[in-house]
Amino acid sequence: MKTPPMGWLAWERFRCNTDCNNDPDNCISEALFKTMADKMAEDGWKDVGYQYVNMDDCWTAETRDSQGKIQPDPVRFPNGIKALADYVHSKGLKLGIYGDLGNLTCGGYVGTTIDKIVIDAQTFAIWEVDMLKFDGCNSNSIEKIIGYPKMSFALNATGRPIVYSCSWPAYEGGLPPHVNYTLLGNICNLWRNFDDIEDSWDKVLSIINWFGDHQNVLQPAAGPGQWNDPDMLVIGDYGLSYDQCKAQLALWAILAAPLFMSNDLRKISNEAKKLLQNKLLIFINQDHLGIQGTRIKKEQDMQVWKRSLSDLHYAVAFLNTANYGPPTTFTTNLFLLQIMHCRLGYNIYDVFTDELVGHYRADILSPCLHPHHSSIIIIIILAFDIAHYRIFETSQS
Ligand code: A2G
Repeated sequence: MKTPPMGWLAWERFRCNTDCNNDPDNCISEALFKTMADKMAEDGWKDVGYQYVNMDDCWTAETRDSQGKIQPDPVRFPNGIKALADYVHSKGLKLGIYGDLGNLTCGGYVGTTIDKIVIDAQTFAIWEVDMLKFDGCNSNSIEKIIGYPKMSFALNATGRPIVYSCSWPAYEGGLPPHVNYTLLGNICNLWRNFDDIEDSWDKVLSIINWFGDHQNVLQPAAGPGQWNDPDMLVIGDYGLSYDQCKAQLALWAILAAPLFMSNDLRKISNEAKKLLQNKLLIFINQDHLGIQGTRIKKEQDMQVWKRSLSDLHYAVAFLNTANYGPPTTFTTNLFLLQIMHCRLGYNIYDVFTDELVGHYRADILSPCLHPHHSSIIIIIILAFDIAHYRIFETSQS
């Protein structure tokens, strides 16, 4: 997990729909994950980096088998998880599974109590899954202190590389002293810090604000191999306007967040697809230094976020959080953005239009923002070696 994982995750869009009789196309079943894998491979998603096809809650049978092994619902997963993993792998993709530390998952399905951790890790490895989201419903804080590291060791002991996504901090308020980010960085590859996302701008904005308000704690916790996870992308669903979709993506790129879409890849609009497949945004999100960006200014409804990237690139996002009102122009300059000056000047790209805005020496920037709107630019300092800029161009082509 040297860069944040990218993929698709069932939960926000498909929830715990198990009604395959009446809703066969949308119920949690092997058919749904196979279809999404097909779409990921066929529609350009894999090509731009989306790799994981991840199951979430509501996949298990009602009980474990006679040997105590977790098993999938036999009607909805008639061929079992190993066959599903084989299928996903045949498309050049990876399969993620979901477990929960506790006797029941959040949705009431079979969970993993502490005594079942080793057997479940082994089962997931035998099935050849590639990622585990380990949720935390129905266990107390003490059980979590024992269970989350234990699952980490158990996964490692299988010898199979399995990405480990921990929901632990989200159940402990996301902040020290209840959350130990040093420990999380040692045992998990990513972790959910805060509330579950919903398909609404209010929820997306509350997550953005929480990450900004607590960045002093969160920012140092992230880096290659260990990522804060503000939860799924809801772009392509029902709740966000086009501008709000841009805002979510911009912030997730600046935050070095895992990019897990939860949408219906069969029905997604071209507009949403184009946004999610924006190579510049993905380039920013996947920058190999893995430095999480921060909010460097918050003034009434205007926020400015900045992420330092490799090769003297910076990504800057301007966010207007006003609920209404006219488009607003925000004037700033590179000095206020704490970007060091360079005699040769700066190239500025607009990430959403994928255009070179221009080469700047004079430092005034004035993005114009609609309410609920984010504009993201990438600033490239032309240092003494112009080759950096060419590398960047090649990665776009
Ligand atoms: O269970 C929890 O609420 C999860 N939250 C959510 O993402 C989803 O998996 C749901 C399924 O029942 C966290 O993991 C923090």
